[in-house]
Amino acid sequence: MTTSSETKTRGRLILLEGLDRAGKTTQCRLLCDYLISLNGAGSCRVQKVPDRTTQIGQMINSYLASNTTLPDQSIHLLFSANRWELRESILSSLMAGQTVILDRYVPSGVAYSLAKGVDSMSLEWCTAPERGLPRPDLTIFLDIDPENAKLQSTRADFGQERYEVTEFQEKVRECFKKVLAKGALDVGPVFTIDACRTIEQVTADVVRAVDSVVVSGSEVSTLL
Ligand code: FDM
Ligand code: MG
Repeated sequence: MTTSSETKTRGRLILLEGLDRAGKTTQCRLLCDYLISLNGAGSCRVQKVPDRTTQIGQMINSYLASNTTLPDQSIHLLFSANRWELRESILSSLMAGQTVILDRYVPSGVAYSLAKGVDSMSLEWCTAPERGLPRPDLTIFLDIDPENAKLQSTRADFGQERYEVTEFQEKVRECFKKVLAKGALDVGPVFTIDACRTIEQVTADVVRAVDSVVVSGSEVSTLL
């Protein structure tokens, strides 16, 4: 064990993705608790994306709450800009040896926009502004059937935000599968986990996926 900054291994960048009500926030917290129990306090943190606390995040929040309208292209770029705002703090955490768990990231950005079916917003167009952002070491897709989620979720507030409509969620699910398929967007090895099970079962699979990926090298790669 060494504490010298030159030889310290960098933290891992772990992405949890999925539809609304897939259990991302719960699983991010449980995974973070698990990694802290292994590696100590401060060894891991969760970053929610979008980060609604910045000025751009507040514009996004207002759009999601349907308090403002924006062209589909504009909101797409604001979500991307919000990730670019996070880049430096993510990189400095990783370099300091802290693992960062992302609660949504680029795949959400691309899948939710693609699901709108706007002609000018192709997969290529949607991914272009994301190039150069830190690339996750692995991506976990918590897969749910939106119809099923209705029965399972305890979220009484579902349906209040713009995209929280079952038919739209079905489209987003298909788009997630396109975005996470081999050859589309390199977000590291992708693990699809059936999230329509108990919290404990899902956590066990999440932990297994994380433990199976070894991060080598001190450099964080970027999305191409
Ligand atoms: N969302 C999230 C997008 O449309 N694009 C993005 O780039 C991101 C990160 O915003 F409906 C959507 C997904 C969801 C909403 O996410 C806010 P949370 O996790 O529900 O706060
Ligand atoms: Mg939501």
